[in-house]
Amino acid sequence: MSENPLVSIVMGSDSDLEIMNEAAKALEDFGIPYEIDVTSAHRSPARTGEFARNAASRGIRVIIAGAGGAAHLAGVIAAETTLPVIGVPIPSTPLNGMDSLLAIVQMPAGIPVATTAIGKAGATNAGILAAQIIGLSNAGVAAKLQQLKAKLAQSVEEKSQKLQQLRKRS
Ligand code: RP5
Repeated sequence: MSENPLVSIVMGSDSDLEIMNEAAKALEDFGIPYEIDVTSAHRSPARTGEFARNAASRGIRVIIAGAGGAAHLAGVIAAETTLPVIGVPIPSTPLNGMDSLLAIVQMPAGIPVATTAIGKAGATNAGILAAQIIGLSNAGVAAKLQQLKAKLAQSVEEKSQKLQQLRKRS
């Protein structure tokens, strides 16, 4: 947690934390200060509305919202702020996140939510996407994003070489 967070990570329940921690880890890799908390669209609508209305004036630049099931958290927050909102579908019900995905992605025209993949990969990408938004006006973060691209490309080179060596031996 940081004193002047630029990104706010919120989730519908503490049971979402294991997945949403992946967004936090990504932000830490970019050195971006963030806050993380629980607030629920259904169980604490007043708290959620207050959070959404106050986020921009507290200096928050991007909101990442993870929720499962009838996942309305990201959409309800997007309804109350002009900050970019990224939604992460959590696979917390017998429908394995398909319910959360559809609930988050199918926003009506006028209230956008950038929706990621279901689960940990989606939470990681939410952190990276938030960094890309911050990186538009932060050269240090933009440089780290370039380094990530180079690292990913290098990892594919290594996998390719390993595969070719295995094929030669067999
Ligand atoms: C959603 O309901 C939460 O985001 C969570 O994914 C799911 C289950 O919450 P708990 O019953 O574990 O608190 O609102």
